[in-house]
Amino acid sequence: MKLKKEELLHFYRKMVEIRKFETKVVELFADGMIPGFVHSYIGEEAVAVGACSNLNDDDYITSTHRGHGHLIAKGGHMDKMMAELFGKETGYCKGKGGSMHIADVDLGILGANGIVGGGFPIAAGAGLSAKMRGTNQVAVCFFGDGASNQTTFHEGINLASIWDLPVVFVCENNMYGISLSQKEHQHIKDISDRATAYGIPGVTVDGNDVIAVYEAVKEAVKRARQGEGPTLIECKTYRHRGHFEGDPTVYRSEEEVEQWKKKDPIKRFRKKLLELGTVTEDELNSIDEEVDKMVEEAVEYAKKGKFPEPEKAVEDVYTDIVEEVRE
Ligand SMILES: Cc1ncc(C[n+]2csc(CCOP(=O)(O)OP(=O)(O)O)c2C)c(N)n1
Ligand SMILES: [Mg+2]
Repeated sequence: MKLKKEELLHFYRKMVEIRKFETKVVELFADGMIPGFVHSYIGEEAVAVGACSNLNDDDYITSTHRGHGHLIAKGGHMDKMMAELFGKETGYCKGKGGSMHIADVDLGILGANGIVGGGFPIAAGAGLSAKMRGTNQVAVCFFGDGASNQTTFHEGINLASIWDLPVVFVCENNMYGISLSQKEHQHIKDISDRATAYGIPGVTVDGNDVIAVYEAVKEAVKRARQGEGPTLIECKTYRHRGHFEGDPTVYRSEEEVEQWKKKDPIKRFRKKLLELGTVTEDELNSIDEEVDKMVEEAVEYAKKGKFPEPEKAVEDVYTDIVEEVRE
């Protein structure tokens, strides 16, 4: 597939946005500026970017507890994300949700999710809604290898399959569910094999190769938009950091981490772009600098915001729509 220079630069920029945002978050968390839990997406950037680069603003995604990369790739605003991580009222959830509850319905981001496997039925529901309304929208459901053992995996994919719903299930197989390696939690090597059980296509791709992810998801999105139903795509990847910030990661070796760092999706893609001669080093460096500035601005925005008033703690628990229905 011949990709245009703008598309290649978009892939690079978005991956760098995620990496630099996450790197800053790790630093701020260590400095005590961010309360709660942080699950870093560093190392997995090619999955979110390759997948979301096929989507329009009105297409849907469901995310996970490791969701910052998905949000940025789908166009989420870094400043409101950072403010939410700081717990400020200028954040996406007015500072009351934190990392695992960020959503932006206007951008089709149906939410990060602290419930492992929580996204499957939501994505199937979004797909059903698009089908019933007769739109051209698709839903992409991101989930991990660990989540592929949840009952919701079966329920969501089975419904999407039997009703030919426009959903793409994108598995981020980073080889671990917390401290449990894939070998210890399931008896298969390729999670895409499970597609057979639902009568849908299943493919495995190199999840550290943004173009491979992009192409696989492109095909799946095309099928979905044509009414041909869902696809299961497994992206083999790796998280560079622990399961959460502060995880001592005693369950994996330094050598393993180093091996995967050699396959860093951003370094690899940068090298490839330069070898192809499509872009110059200066162009890439200026993207890096622009993103540095963007992240700094997001931190400034977060710092400037106020913490929510304690009296507002129980506001926004129910939506206005629920209140209206009650009346
Ligand atoms: C329903 C549910 N069970 C257990 C947990 C605790 N938990 C949080 S993350 C996680 C592992 C998820 O692994 P995976 O799906 O591979 O995602 P990864 O963290 O590797 O991105 C578990 C068991 C949870 N949050 N929700
Ligand atoms: Mg995992």
